[in-house]
Amino acid sequence: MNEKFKSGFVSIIGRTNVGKSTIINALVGEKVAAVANKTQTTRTAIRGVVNRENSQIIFIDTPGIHKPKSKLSETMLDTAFNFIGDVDVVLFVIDATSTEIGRGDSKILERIKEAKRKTILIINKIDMVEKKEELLKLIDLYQKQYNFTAVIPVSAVKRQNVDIILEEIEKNLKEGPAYYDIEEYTDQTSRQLVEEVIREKALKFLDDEVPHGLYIETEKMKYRKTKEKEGIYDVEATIYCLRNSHKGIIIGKNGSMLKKIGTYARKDLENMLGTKVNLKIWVKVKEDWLNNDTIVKKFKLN
Ligand SMILES: Nc1nc2c(ncn2[C@@H]2O[C@H](COP(=O)(O)OP(=O)(O)OP(=O)(O)O)[C@@H](O)[C@H]2O)c(=O)[nH]1
Ligand SMILES: [Mg+2]
Repeated sequence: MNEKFKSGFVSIIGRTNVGKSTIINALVGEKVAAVANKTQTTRTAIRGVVNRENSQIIFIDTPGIHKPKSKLSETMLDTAFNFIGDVDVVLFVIDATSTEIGRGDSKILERIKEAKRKTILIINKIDMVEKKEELLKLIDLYQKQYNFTAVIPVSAVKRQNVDIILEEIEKNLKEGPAYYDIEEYTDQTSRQLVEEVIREKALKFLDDEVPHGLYIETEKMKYRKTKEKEGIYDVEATIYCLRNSHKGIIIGKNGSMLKKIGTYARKDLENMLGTKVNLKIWVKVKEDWLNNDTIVKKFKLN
């Protein structure tokens, strides 16, 4: 007899920069979320879907837990904490190189204890740990805090143990239907994908202060056939930044920085969309948008 089909929602929670978005991308096998070696990369909840023979798992990547400094940050924290409660399984991601439970992780643990959901502890970045005993000590520390459904040490960049996460989740899901079409791997619109990709490149090439003050808006996205009958997307997007000096940095000498961001973003988008992309990016200043309710609303739970 066939096994019954299972499905469920699984959130990925953790401090900023522990590798949550790298994990969702590795699990889904496609880039759904921006990854950067900077804090507060993810700003909204992003869904990624994994279809297996007998199950469908819907992952929700969330903004990292950090100390809030603006209305945008407060909104990000609300989003993250909300997904500790209302899901079937929580993946709590911690950094393998940590040696104690810091403030951010304690706060998350508190919420996990309140929510009493099935929670899997994921210890990421094990490629950075030299001594196995250190890892065992860390596991012990956390296991004293909560009765985790499982503890899985992984390396998301090396894709080590990623399949074990899927198997462990599947074991803990209940019978249920496929909520998403099996061709879909994310619920982000293609406009949101454009924004996420451009922001990822900006985070990659720009220094700390500038990219945190950016948001991207896709102004136009149109598919057409060229004279040679090839498909192409015409995409226009605007990068909003906080100050005129930032605008200068983003554009760069003779436009070189903007060109670099655009070229890398275009290549990613062409891979993701499977067609050619003609990408134009503008840069505009919008002061203090981080505390502007109308703009921050865009990042609220949907
Ligand atoms: N060495 C190592 N680095 C990793 C691993 N997983 C992720 N990283 C790196 O850690 C950094 C942060 O990764 P992200 O996936 O953006 O982290 P995040 O938790 O989503 O961060 P926020 O969105 O800011 O909360 C990036 O530079 C990743 O390449 C891993 O297994 N090993
Ligand atoms: Mg992230």
